[in-house]
Amino acid sequence: MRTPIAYALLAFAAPGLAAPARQATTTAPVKEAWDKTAPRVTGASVRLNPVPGRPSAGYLTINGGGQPDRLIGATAPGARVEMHSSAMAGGVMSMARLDAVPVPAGATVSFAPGGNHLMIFGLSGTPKTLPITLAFGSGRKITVEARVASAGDEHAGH
Ligand SMILES: [Cu+2]
Repeated sequence: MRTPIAYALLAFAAPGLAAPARQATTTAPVKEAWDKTAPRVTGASVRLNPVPGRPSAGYLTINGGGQPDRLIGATAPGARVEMHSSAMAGGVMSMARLDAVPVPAGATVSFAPGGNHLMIFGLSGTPKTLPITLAFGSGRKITVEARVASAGDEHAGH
């Protein structure tokens, strides 16, 4: 029996997703190097939906760079990619579309089953890998080659 999925298309969702900002606790003058370290993206994978025509889920981990940034979009060739959050409420799994996901400096931002994820629509065939390009508010773009897991491993999609 499939759990009904409530699609909540919110313009801007889940403020709780933002990692708490680090507060400066010292008044001493701090000379910080202007750290331009880029965010890193690892562990990208796509879990194909076993049901044809249904969206697949994408997962990855972003390690924030030296400056705070925001993930503002994701794209993949031949597919449409959305950023979603998911949450259990009253026994029902619901998803909300995210316009942006904060990536604080040095923080780990996970897209993982049960939480934030990429929703990949219109993916055809069963490619072994899928290049996913992440766009950041800073203008930076990072493309990662996501490993595609076939349907049947665990819970594909939703
Ligand atoms: Cu979703």
